[in-house]
Amino acid sequence: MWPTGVSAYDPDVPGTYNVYFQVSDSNGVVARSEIQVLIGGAQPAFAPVAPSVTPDLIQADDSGTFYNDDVTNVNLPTFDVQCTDPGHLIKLYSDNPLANSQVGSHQCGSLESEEAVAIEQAIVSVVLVDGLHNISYTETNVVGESAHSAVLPVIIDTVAPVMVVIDDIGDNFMAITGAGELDALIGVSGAVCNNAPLTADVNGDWSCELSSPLNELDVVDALATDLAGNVSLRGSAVVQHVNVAPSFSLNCTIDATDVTGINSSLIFFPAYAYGFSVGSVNESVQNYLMTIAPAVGGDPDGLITSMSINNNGDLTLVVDITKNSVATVELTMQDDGGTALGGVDTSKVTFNVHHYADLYMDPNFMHLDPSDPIYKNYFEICRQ
Ligand SMILES: [Ca+2]
Ligand SMILES: [Ca+2]
Ligand SMILES: [Ca+2]
Repeated sequence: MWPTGVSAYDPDVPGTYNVYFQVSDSNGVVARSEIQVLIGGAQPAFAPVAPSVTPDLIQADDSGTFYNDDVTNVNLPTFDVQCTDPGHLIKLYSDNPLANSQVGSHQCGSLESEEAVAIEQAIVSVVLVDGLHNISYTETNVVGESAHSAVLPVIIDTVAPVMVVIDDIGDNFMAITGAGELDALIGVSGAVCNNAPLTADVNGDWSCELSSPLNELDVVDALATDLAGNVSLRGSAVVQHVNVAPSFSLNCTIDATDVTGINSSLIFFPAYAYGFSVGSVNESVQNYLMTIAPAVGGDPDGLITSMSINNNGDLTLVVDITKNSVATVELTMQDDGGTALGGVDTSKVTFNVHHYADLYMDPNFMHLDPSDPIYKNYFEICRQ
């Protein structure tokens, strides 16, 4: 005879049942064997329950500006989790690079006391790629069922900000380009910024409000530290004030000539000033104006009637040819950079205009009396 049975079986009640097999011989001797069978139902008592605690990135691995912002450059981070049964397996998941990527597992430890209902566990992930990870975990029960915990968004960032580039240095506004990361902290040396601490905006830009003007050739450098604690290469710049003095040259190698004929009072010299510069390469947008005037006390005889120069350096003088004398004039180039912070916007050069009339014997000029002299006007300018 081979009776079989199940102890206290209620098909509506999931649970653990003892199933036995029994055999008896003709003498009434019974042999029995039992096994335990787990029966799940529509609502099993051990249905998977999502862990009640969200995973937490441990402070020691939450690098950078804040230890609790879950932005870190530690790409093998450890998370604190909870489990409830020593027999359960914890599995750690990320949605990056793929949904439900398992990135760690850990056997749940023992409850610290009989009253304890949860076990704190630390679980180390595998290497996480840079980017946003929505981290969750499951606690797998004895029948292999599990549910995900709530999600912890974590940003892994192992990339340093690009090198800081300093520009617009030298006036009251100093700005940076190229930090390239929102909220990067900017450290400046060589200058004191009233608005420190400085952080980069969404474009990576920042500005430093100088507490005092910088001097020409001062060196300022800066570096960016991102939220995860990565540090950029150090960018450096030399202070060059935005208004370096303009400059030009004079063509003094040739004397001006009387272009309109013997005894004319007008002399014209094209491009007598040349080689105009408004300052440094940073000032290329500046405009300039050339002006000319007698130096103070420089024309005692009233030699020069009028004078002008244009921005191409073309010089026009009208002189009183009855005067044999020298006048000193002043040529000025002024750019529009202003003079703030010790800048220089003007450059002056003085030179002489020399007029004299002299006897001139023209071999082709047929005078009635060839011995009669005539006069010709000579002009020399730029001769000191
Ligand atoms: Ca952090
Ligand atoms: Ca970064
Ligand atoms: Ca200038």
